[in-house]
Amino acid sequence: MFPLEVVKLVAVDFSYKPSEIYIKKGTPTKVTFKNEGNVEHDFELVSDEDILIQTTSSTNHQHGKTAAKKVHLHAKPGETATVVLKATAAGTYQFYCTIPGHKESGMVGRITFL
Ligand SMILES: [Cu+2]
Repeated sequence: MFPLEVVKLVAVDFSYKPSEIYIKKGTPTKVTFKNEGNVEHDFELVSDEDILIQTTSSTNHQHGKTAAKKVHLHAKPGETATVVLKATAAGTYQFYCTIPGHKESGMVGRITFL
């Protein structure tokens, strides 16, 4: 096994830390999404290019690889969700929390595959 690149993302009420993420394209990268807030939060990224999703969170028993244009992680307060993804191309995309009102409250960030 190759050591994985790891990116840690934390959600609080109501923002992401950090709000700017950089991931090398073509490199499998594990994203851990920890909710340190008091309410549920999620992470949604919609890309123009396929992102290979290699594993999903422990709360979700899908395994294998899926080519998708969307990555979604969800965590209850105190929980951590993880995903291993690999971007096929460079690009900068917005990510946000889909829970009503959260995006408007500041739960927005930017991810760059480079
Ligand atoms: Cu949220």
